[in-house]
Amino acid sequence: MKRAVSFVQKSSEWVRKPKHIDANLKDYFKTYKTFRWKSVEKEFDWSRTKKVNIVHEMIDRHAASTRKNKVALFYWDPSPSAGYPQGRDEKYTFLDLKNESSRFGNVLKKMGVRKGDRVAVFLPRTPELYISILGIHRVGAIPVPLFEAFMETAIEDRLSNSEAKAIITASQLLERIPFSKLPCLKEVCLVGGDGEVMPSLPTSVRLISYTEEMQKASRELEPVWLNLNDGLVIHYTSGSTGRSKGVLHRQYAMLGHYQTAKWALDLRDDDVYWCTADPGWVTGTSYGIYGPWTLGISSVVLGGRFSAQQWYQTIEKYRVTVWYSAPTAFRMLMSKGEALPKSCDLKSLRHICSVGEPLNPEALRWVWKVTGIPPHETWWMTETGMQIVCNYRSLDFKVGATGRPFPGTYATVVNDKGEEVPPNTLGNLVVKAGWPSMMKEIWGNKGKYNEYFRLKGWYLSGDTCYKDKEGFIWFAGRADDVIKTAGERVGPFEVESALVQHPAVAEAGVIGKPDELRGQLIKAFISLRSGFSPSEDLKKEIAEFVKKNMAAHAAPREIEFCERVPKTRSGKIMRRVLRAWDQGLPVGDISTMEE
Ligand code: 6R9
Repeated sequence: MKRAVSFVQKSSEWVRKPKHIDANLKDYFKTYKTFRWKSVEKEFDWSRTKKVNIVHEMIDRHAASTRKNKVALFYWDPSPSAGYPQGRDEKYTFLDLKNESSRFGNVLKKMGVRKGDRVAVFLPRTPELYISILGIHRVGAIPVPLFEAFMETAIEDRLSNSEAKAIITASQLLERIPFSKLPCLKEVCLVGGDGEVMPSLPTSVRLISYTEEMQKASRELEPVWLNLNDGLVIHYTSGSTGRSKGVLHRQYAMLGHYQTAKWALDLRDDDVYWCTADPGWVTGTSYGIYGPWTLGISSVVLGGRFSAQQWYQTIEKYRVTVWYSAPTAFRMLMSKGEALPKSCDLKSLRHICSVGEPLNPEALRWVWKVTGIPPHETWWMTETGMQIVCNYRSLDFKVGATGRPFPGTYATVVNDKGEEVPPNTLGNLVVKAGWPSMMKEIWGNKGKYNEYFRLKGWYLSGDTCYKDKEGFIWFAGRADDVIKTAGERVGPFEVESALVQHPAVAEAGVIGKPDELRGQLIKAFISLRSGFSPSEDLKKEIAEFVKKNMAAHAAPREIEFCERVPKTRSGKIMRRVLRAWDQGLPVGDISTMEE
């Protein structure tokens, strides 16, 4: 364990729950002792039919039941977009999604997509994004969702690693796909307004129009039947070293999505649920798609950019009952003041959960005050696939505490040898290996996968934490250099690699700097090549360069020029020294630093 930064003040303030609160998980402690994952299998048709495909469990079985005409997806984007001058306001029932995803499955088949193929989905948050993912599942292929903000280098890394053969995208994103560097990528399906002129692409690539093909396609298509161990989804995520890693999940993960959506999100049949995350990140699939739909719940998706007013209006418009969002979003809402939430009717809300970064007590209290509901922490990661440490609706919790392990999982604190440590001792947050949604592989990188399990029997999260005497886990920070900025995970190496592509940059070292709004912001220390001199304009130009090549959220918000970036004799950037420089603190032991 290298370091621990404490983001959350310890507090002894409690959130107390009424004795007989209605909750799906009624008695956490009793359930924790007796629960077995096996008991969840009967909730899925495959336990009887032996035919596995998540699209059947999410969509088809509801479309064949009394939920047939129930709205599965409410979609709203009030801002005008290409082909939608009035914005979009749409509804899709479970039957609609069965038909649309079958059509799209037929389109994919025509594109030559087969079981196990990786298909990238690079789209803004629109119904087509959801239909594409469902269609990809239907043909037994593996979706690789790519966040809309990614630029060329980020796209190239992810597509070349996954060897995706097809991509579903939109015309405004097309120029960011470097086809000449992606020999496996042969098929493009373009989602766009009607009558759009098709751009010209290399001759080796086949381009088809989503709208045209969907019109022609049949709405009949049985899912391709899979095994529980077959691939479900690949999410790319960052570590502290190297390029982003492709976290592969398996179909069996649906057990975890289903049960956590039931007990931690507390979803019920009559709920209107809103997960604010984009499916480019794991929260947007596990809890924007798999969890709610395996339960047959109505889900809301708001398209477009963040707008505080639209967020409150969304809750009011759809009478949202369960809301899943992130601390940065809560803090952004908080910064806009209380008048807005007061002007909307938020009384439909009955449960709120939070994920992605520690929820600071101030933001928790504010959400509680304006909605009447205290937000509940859920801790988990791309690699865990599902929520692991949570605060529960039926259970009192301490403000600032991350929570307790989900039934059927065992999360605890160990030292660097893998031994559990006494209460209130800082250590590594680990999970006993073997829960249903545990990642199956790091795509094409067994070594990286094994690193997570180097403490025998444990999944090593990379987070540090402690457990108090009452059994609450308190998140303390990352043990490595991974950055969480506005809830999004960014690897310093990726940003450094993008920075050194700029002609003025000789060396770059990147850290996460504590930030009130974003949790952390990306700060780069840069030494310049000879012939370049430091200036504010150059800082802006360099930040813009990263935005254009990688992604806006990965661009440094702060740049500091330095003579040399501190490195060890073996050439590793000493981010510990950069953090000390940033905070004006002593740098500690620098005996391994290069001369
Ligand atoms: C789902 C998701 C994982 C990292 C994780 C931790 C941080 C997530 C948190 C939290 C404190 C919480 N994190 N939830 N930290 N409290 N409730 O965010 O996945 O993008 O892979 O990030 O996010 O540091 O290790 P991912």
